[in-house]
Amino acid sequence: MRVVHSPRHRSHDPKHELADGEAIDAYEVPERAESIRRSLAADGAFTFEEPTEHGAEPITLVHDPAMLAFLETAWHDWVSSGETADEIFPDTFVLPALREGMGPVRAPGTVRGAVGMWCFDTATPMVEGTYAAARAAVDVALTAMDLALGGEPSTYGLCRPPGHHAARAMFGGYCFFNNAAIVAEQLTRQTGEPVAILDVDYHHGNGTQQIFYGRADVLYVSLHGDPDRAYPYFAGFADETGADAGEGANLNLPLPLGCSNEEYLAHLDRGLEAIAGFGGSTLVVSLGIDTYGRDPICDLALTTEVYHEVGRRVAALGRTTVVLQEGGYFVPHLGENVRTWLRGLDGGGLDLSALPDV
Ligand code: Q9C
Ligand code: ZN
Repeated sequence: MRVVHSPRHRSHDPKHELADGEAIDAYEVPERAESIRRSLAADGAFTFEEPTEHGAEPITLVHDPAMLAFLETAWHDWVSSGETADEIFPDTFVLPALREGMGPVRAPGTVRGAVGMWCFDTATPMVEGTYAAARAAVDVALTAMDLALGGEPSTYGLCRPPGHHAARAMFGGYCFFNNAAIVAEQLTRQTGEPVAILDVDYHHGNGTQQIFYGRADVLYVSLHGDPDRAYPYFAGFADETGADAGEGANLNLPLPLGCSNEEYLAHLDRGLEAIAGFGGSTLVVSLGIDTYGRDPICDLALTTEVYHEVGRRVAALGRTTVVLQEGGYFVPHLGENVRTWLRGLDGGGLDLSALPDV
């Protein structure tokens, strides 16, 4: 399988996120992608290539151009206005109620103020190299798509930072640009066909859902921790089925606390059935491995073997498949879990021999 990877991800190196009133060590760190790269590189079934540049247009077809402009200049503006912190966090969020009944929001003149218009949580700091890394992640995703359109049955984009929490006009959840949504949008344009997205990250992909919620030509199917208990809390409920022309093109499959391999596969089959009944020849997978039983921030109970079976069942759809990396935070096993998933997709055998004993 052809893998697209860029070393530029390393320039997004956040140190902290804010939780329960404290700064804690960041979970979404460069070592995640390095773990995946090492595992795939040690397996002769994978070949690596760097992305080509695709420019800004595929991004602004999905995201508010003003958000792209903010992200592009935020670090420079932060430093040149005399700020000295190494990480940009919002302190004041422009919730709709803040200006309720008082007319439109005016964009603050400082990054410190303006970041509260675009960032929705306290887990997603911008650092000096964030923008370069986020742009490279989009190029990784689009290059993986190009290879698939060129005839590869399945490709993998080692995206970092991830993307599925980024909505049209909002970033957060460790995500800046929605890599999967940008690829799905391009696929609809370049193939003229409908496109399905399967999101298996532990967290609901609120951004991807929002971007395509009113559209009939992109099916979004997500398996995730029930938002009644899990981030992002405000989206991912089973009764969210799409709006207007998109009614019926959104399927949320919330998962219970402690979900086992067997329960997970039963939910997966419901999602795959919906995809099989939807048109088009291409599939985008948002691959999160934070469903793993040992993930430090999630609460399901999956084991490594099940990722092989998930890959196998996705392959059985018979669609051209672009797999893009999202979350997964148990770094010691992240690479092997991704490798196991991709081997399942690609017809390789289950091989647990390299899973570190930690
Ligand atoms: N204190 C992805 O997996 N943290 N993003 C929630 C808990 C944010 C996860 C707050 C989790 C974001 C791509
Ligand atoms: Zn996640």
